[in-house]
Amino acid sequence: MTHTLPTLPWAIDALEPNYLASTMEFHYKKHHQAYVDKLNAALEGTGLEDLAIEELMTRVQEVADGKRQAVINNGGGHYNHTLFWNIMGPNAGGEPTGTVAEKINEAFGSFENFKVEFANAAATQFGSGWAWLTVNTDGSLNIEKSANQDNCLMNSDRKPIMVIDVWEHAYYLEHQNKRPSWIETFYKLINWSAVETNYQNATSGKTIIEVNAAAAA
Ligand code: MN3
Repeated sequence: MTHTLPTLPWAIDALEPNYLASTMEFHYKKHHQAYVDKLNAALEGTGLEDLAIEELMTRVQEVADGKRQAVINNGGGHYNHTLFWNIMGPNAGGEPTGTVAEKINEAFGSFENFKVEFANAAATQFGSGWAWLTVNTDGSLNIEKSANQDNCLMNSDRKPIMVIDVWEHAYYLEHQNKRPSWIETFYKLINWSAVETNYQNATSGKTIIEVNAAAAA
């Protein structure tokens, strides 16, 4: 199987004015494509070439020493961006409903408090990385952050259902160095219906996000 750039769930300019097509042009077509290409190269000879990306994330520790970090960096880059596109959308934002809304209230007291804590995690991730909403095996939620392209599938039994990219390339054209401004805007872009689907998949043992990939030749 060759990993490929996933199809976006919306048109490349669909998130304007909150997320510019000019940012998407390089974030998706250049940055994300580069992770896909480097992942395919890094996987050669590892024996893990046939795994779908989500399963690969849970098995990165099996990669031999010389190639493991490249698979972590580029596989994480591919997976994390795919989830990021998945949980944003046009005409989105607002508040979660359904089980995710209940679980957010259980874990963080209220949606307003969740927003404060999530924004704090995203703002305090030092350097490049991500902030996440993740699910424990008992269905409860966590806010966490990770450096570089790491994610919780690589080193835990938690599962990611929502994420913000806080690498500067994710927001520099619109917000320059003002990461808190990007985080505030991101709340207008979260597709909570997609997050609910991810929660239901994550808690029922299904693949969290379906990622298109070329069939084996
Ligand atoms: Mn990025």
